[in-house]
Amino acid sequence: DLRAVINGREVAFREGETVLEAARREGVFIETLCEFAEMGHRPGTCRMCLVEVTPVEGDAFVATSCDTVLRAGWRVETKTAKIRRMQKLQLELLMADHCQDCARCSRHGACELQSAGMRLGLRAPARIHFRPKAAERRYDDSRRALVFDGSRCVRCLRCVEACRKVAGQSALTLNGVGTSAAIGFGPVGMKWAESSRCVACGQCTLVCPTGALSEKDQGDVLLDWIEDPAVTTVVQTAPAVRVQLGEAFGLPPGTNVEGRITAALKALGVDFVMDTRWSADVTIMEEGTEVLAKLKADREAGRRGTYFTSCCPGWVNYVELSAPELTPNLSSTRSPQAIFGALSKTYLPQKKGLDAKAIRTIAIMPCTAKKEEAARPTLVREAGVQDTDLVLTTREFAAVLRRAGIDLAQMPEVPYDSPFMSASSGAGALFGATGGVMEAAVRTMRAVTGVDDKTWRPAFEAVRGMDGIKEAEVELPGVGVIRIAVVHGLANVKTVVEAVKRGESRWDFVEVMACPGGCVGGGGAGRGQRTPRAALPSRLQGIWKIDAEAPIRASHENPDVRRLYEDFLGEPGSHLAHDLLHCEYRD
Ligand code: HC1
Ligand code: SF4
Repeated sequence: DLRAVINGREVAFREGETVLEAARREGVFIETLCEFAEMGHRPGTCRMCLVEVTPVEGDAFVATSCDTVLRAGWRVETKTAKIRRMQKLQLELLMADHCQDCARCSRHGACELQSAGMRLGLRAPARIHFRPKAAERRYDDSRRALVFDGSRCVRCLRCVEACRKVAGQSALTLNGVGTSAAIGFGPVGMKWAESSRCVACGQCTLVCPTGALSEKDQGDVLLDWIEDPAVTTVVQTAPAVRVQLGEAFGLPPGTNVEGRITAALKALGVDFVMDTRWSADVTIMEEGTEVLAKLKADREAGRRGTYFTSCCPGWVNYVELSAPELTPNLSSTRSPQAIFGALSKTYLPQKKGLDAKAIRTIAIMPCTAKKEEAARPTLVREAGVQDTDLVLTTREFAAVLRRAGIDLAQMPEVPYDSPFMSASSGAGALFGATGGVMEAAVRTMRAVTGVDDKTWRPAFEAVRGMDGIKEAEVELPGVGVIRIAVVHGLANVKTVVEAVKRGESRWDFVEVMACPGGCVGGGGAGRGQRTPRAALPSRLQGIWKIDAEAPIRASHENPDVRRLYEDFLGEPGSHLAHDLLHCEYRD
């Protein structure tokens, strides 16, 4: 039985536990900055988590609690005058070499450095005897989706760790040493947009303690378009956003705020508010048809092809950059965002008698990579005009609402605007959760191959949950038993990709979402203080509840999707459907 004393109180601890871990478990707060428990990240670079230790034998010493293993009999003090002064001095040094223009920062008001400064009582300017280098650190806005502001970077290395552990890409690097050390995107001087590894998933922005890494803020573009009487604004809201956005307004994670989002958008003055779940149902009609045809052809020819979903742009970027051999295995069906974009410029104006040229389509997404997806050359109809004109992340949208003085929590629940592009199924909602695209696809694939299973639960407990790779077998009459896999968190995809490359794949159909938990864990979600993962289980439950309570559970049963095919597209895979709802990828 291991025992030590923290702040005068005896505590039991486990072999190998750090001082910080034991203190946290006992409810003792220790100031930290670079450490990030969810990733097991404790580089010890910020020197904030200092404690005074009196060991059983030998002299007392000061240690960083995040990487010091607690020993039996130690007496640990966390709040002595010496510790408080050392922490304050350390924070002053960090602040002195940090851009102090907080008012212009994306993290203003929710910054971990700012919060530490408040707690430690920083007031007067620091007396420093070194030349700050913050202003010399690079500002890189070369990517469409993301911005790096080196002058706000505290070199905690959390982003480097997230890129390595969550995205598995190691696109972010630490270049240089000492006070010249800075985050880079590969070799010194390489611009972010030139990176051959970054997939724009934005997981780095979720862990950055300051405003050094953030999405490119485009909230004002939406407000400008709303104000312009010549513009018709059409907004689509992604499946995951409705279970994320409430958090920014004090509601518990997983609260379904879809009706309040619609009310808020109407209050802003948006013309049409519609649901990406509707176009997710359309994606299933196309992708289900496409993949079924491929699987049938493969079975008849006695070969096995492994087909991948393609609605996650982080994953598509990964294939193009790191596994181009797999490009033909990606479903050609566009993502729900892109399908909505295309139909909002064709089907919608036809139905509503609108001028297509006046329409600006805005997607509210949990995702930074969707900003780059919208700009793909294959998703641009006419020169310079994107099908989806603007993508705002969940946190940009929260900022837009705050700018307009709207408290989402107080809004009434309002239904979507235009029923014929908004009715949706539970399957469409599932897209926001890991395993959901697969579950939605298999519901429809089973139904069209003749299985009458209204429980919608064929083998699917297996693809829910947080395992990095999940597998199941599904019976499809006329095709046989197919083996499916669901991968989330791009770092987990390498096993599957390598197996397919070696010709040893045992899977027929694979869903890949770059972010942990799927889109509910997207890189565009709100940034709480150091626990982006903590909200995931509740957000997933929120999505599954929406599905469980939906009157329509499968995409092919959505009457507005049927109407789309009857009135406009003909049938899944038709010539027009191909033109508007499919695309090619680079290899
Ligand atoms: Fe997603 Fe999708 S589920 S990719 O995560 O296929 O972003 O939510 O909108 O397009 O529907 C994101 C979410 C989203 C698309 C859908
Ligand atoms: Fe974007 Fe969702 Fe893919 Fe993450 S999992 S990169 S949020 S589409």
